[in-house]
Order: sequence, then structure tokens, then C-alpha cells
Amino acid sequence: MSAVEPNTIGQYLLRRLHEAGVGHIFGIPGDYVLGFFELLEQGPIRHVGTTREDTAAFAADGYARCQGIGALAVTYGVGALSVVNAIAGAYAESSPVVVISGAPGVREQQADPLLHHRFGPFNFQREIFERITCATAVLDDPVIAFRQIDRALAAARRHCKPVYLEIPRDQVLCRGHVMPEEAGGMPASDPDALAEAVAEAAALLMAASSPLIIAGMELHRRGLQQALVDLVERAGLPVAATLTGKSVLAERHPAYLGVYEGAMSSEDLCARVEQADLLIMLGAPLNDIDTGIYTARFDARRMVRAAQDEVTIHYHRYPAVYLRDFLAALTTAVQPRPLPPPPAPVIATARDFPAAGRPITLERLIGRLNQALTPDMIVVSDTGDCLFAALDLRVHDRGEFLASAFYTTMGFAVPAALGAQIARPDHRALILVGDGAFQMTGTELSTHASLGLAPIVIVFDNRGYSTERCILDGPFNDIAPWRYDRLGEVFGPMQGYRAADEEAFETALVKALANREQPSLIHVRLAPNDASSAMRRLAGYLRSRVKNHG
Ligand SMILES: Cc1ncc(C[n+]2csc(CCOP(=O)(O)OP(=O)(O)O)c2C)c(N)n1
Ligand SMILES: [Mg+2]
Repeated sequence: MSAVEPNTIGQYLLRRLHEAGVGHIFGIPGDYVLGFFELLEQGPIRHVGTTREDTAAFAADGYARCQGIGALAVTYGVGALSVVNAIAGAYAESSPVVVISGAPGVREQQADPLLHHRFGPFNFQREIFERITCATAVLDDPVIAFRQIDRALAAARRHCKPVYLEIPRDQVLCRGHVMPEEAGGMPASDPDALAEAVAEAAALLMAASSPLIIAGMELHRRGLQQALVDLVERAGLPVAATLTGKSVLAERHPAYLGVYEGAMSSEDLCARVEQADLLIMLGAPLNDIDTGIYTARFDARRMVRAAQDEVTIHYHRYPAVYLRDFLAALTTAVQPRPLPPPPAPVIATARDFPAAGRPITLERLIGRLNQALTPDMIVVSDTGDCLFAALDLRVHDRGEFLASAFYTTMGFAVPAALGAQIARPDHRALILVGDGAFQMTGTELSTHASLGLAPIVIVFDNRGYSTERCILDGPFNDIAPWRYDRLGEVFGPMQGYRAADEEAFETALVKALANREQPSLIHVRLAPNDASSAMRRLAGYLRSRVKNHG
């Protein structure tokens, strides 16, 4: 126990966050939260200022995905309400982010005055966050505040979801009361259900001739990546990942087949998954993105599905069987088998890159990036065709691909990469972002620059919202042209490059890879009708649906 115990509510919150693994808090001050910021400056947690509040939340989300928990601090109303989209995204994507919002003091609220930043009854803000977090608390009672903090942080860890803590400004320096610790921890599986589920799954595996694992996002969020490797290597099982689970297994592992996303995946992978006589789905929620808009063919009669807290085999369920317990017990129960040889070719490359005078296409650019990726790079993709194109990227290590792949909010990549790089200073971010998404949150590059970070940002300029154009074209999909390569003059120090053909891109990429002092931005000019192969497959599928049913 340290000599000085935290005795105020603000100190206790900061101490608990630090113990949970928070080394940085993102955010912007305001008068309702200034006292908390002052306290923050006095302790070991560093404050990282951002250009907007929503980018602070995206940064905290990126940080949480690398560090296990992230946090942001904002002021009441104007600050907190700006983070709603990003926090809803963290909820949908199972990322434990702690939102700390200042508020008018308890005594100030008593006469119900019309204070600035107020937009309704004082409790409305907490009620909004109630719907997009797994726990909320207003720390307005010193008797229970410490326990409220502990409960909220425990809930964030247990459910891998955001939580909301509101701290009225006159409570920051109030003495709190230490209460007995509550019994907590993770719930355990029902031992009989676990044993039966594992025995049944192991028997099915023994009998199967072409079994395959589909690995999903929950494995990453629950820290089960090594458990997956243990099962894969012992049972000799090939693995496809879902898009939201991309990089849950190192993508250069010999068992790795690629991202399966129904009709959006390559034909080879589709055939391999759809012909498997047993699919073991681990921590993979069946959302529309991961199923390629429900084009994935999953047949319950040849499936074992382990979700976070239950296992389903064929048409029957084993409730209260937790993913981590099932994985560990199945690994012990299966017969060891060698891995089948990996199919070839597994990694998309761009032959003869750069070809003289050849305009850049997304597909060849991804092939080139596969050659350029190194084990110390984290790829962070925004929403847009670059996300679909990134299906074919193969990152080296697990957890090195981050995206808002299910919630699919634009504006995620530049700020989330800020959080990821701060959480993992030994890594460098490669940011893939469309021109539309960059125009939303690209200002956060100035924070990268001022902190001396050196991400490589590739802005895909197709003059607008190409993903939407593929669905329905119109002038509403056009955006203003920007000279992205010149932003260093405003956001700098930062190097900017412009590339419309492969040779110019190659020159820019080589320089960017060598520049480890500051951000490098490569403004890639694509033909407006350029599309990734996944997007073309999806567009083809949508067209055929329109034709058959329209
Ligand atoms: C915050 C937000 N607003 C709107 C959308 C709808 N949307 C999805 S993709 C897209 C276009 C993205 O444009 P850009 O970043 O330029 O990428 P591109 O589609 O051109 O590859 C839009 C508007 C969204 N996903 N998120
Ligand atoms: Mg675009």
C-alpha cells in the first residue's frame, strides 16, 4: 500500500484508472471539468489534447483496443454530447472506454438555474449515455462515489464496453469513503455443461474431414488470441477471420486463410469455407458486415458456435459456457494433428510495381503495401472502400489491424491511430482513409505531428463518397477537392506527397517509410470509378439482387 492513499473523489478515480492500465487520458477541458484536469496534471497519467471531442473518443477507443482500457475527459453538454457517436461505436465494437464528463456542481444544480451548456434537465446527459454504455454513475455522493467508480471500471472490463462517469465540479476535491471491496471477477462456466459441450465438439472434430475455424472479434476483445493459437496449432485447424475479427490471428500464420465475408470474399476462400464439413465459429457475432450482407452460407447442421457466454452445437445450446473456458478445454480434449499445408498464393502482391505510366488502382496499391508492411506496423483503416480493399492486406502480428468494421463510422482512422500509437510506442501506424472520411477528422493529424509521431497516412482521393456511389450515385456524393498533400503547412511538421501513378506512389512510399520523425501523408488520386475487388463483388451481388427481385 502506498504512503498516500487517494482521499478525494478525483484522486481516487485517477488512481483506479492508472491501476487499470490507463496511462493517457484524451480530451478537451471546459469550466465544468477544469478542476479535474488540474488534478490530472499532478499525477502520472498524461493528458493528450485533441482537436475535437469525438476524436478524443476515437483515440481512446484505439488506445483501449491496444491497451485493454482507454479514457477521455470532456466538459458537460457541448463536450460530452460530441462523443456520442464515437462511444456508440465503442459499444457496438466492444471497446472498454471510460467517458469522464464534468458537470455543474451539486450545489449549483440545486436551484435549477439556466447554466451554460445546459440543454434540458441536468440528468438528461447521463440518461443519454445510459443507452450507449454498460454502466453510468453521477459521482454526487461522497459516501458511495468510490464504490461507484470501482463498479463502473469492473463493468467495463467484464463486458468490454464503454462506461460513463459524471463528476460535478464541486465533488472533485470532496473526500470520499473507502468501502469494503465487492466480490467481483468473471463468472465461471457451468462445469457439467462445459464438459458435455467440449466432448461433443471434440467428437465432431475427430469425425470431420475438412474442419475449419472462423475466428471473430470477441477473441481479440477478451484477450483470447493466444488461446486461439494454442487450439489451432494443436488441432491443426485452418482459420478464416471475420472482417471485424481481422488480425485476431497473425495474418502470416501458416494456418491463416484470409477474411471470410460471404459473397465479398474471394472465390477460393468462399469455396473452402462453404465446403467445410465442420465450422467452428469462435467469438464471431453474425452481423451484416461479417456475413457479407448475409450472403455467408452457414449451415447449423455442420456448426459449433462459441459465443461469449454460450455454445451452440447444431440446433442445441449449452448456456453458461464461457468462450475462454470452452477454448481451453477443447484444446486439451482434441487429438493433436499437424496443420494442413497453406493454400497458395495466399498473399496478394503487385507484380512489377511500379509500372511506368500506370495509374494507381486500390488493388495494386494493397499488393504493394503487403510487401512494405513490417511487423512493427499497425494498420488502421477508415470506413469506405479502403476498408474493403484492406481485406487483402496481411498484417504481421495479431491485433495489428484496427477499424470500425461493424459500426462503420467514418472519421475513425486518424484519431484511433493516435490512440493506438500512444498505447504502443514501439509501433508505427499505417492509416488508410478515404477523402470523405479524412475531411471529417483529419485535423487530428496535427496532434500526431505535435507529439512527434510518424504515421504514414494514405488518403484515397476519388473526389467523394465512392462507397455510396456504388449503391446510388448522385451529386450528393461529391465533395470539395482538397490539397491533402499540402496540409503540412497547417498541421505540420508533416511531409506531403501527391501520387496519381505507380511511380510517383513508389517514390512517396519509400520516402515515407524512411521518415520516422514526422507524419507522412500520401495523397493518392484514384480514378472515380476505381473499386476494390471486394467492392466489385458486393456491387455485382447487389446488382444481381436488384435484377432478380426488383
Ligand atoms: C459518420 C458517417 N457518416 C456517413 C456514413 C455513410 N458512408 C459510408 S461510406 C461513405 C463514403 C466514404 O467516403 P470516403 O471516405 O471518401 O471513402 P470512399 O467510399 O470514397 O472509398 C459514407 C458517406 C458513415 N458510414 N459514417
Ligand atoms: Mg472517397
